[in-house]
Amino acid sequence: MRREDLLGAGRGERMAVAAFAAAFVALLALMPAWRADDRPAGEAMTPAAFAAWESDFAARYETGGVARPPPGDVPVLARRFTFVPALELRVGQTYRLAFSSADGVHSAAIAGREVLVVPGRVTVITLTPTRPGPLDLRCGEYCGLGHSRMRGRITVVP
Ligand SMILES: [Cu+2]
Repeated sequence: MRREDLLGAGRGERMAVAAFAAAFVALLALMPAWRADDRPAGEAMTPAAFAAWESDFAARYETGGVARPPPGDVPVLARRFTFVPALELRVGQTYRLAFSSADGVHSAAIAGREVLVVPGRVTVITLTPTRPGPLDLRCGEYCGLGHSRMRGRITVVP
């Protein structure tokens, strides 16, 4: 009797371990999907490093207060109550808008998508503009008295 109990417990334990292992493998298999979707959502970068990236970037691509970056990574700094730099993007080019915050929790809502934007983290929205004109970028996370005015300036040109 006692021996059977032990065997039963052992079987239960093995099943629990097997279930755990299966769940672990299933989660592991899903990881590439998460990464593909979110990457590099929440990738760590200090506020100082991000601010330095943004200002180097603006210095390189900005003329007349508007940055005209090539396709690829574009740092966009959110701070009360604006997004910098102002951008001019081209139709058909793919940009990875990399958002981070200088001063608290914001969000970036653009082209029907929205991501949380917080200090110390970089969250990317990949975007390929399809038509010329202004592209609406706004903060969707209440961040203070100027929140409702918090917009980015993005223009898409042919
Ligand atoms: Cu806000």
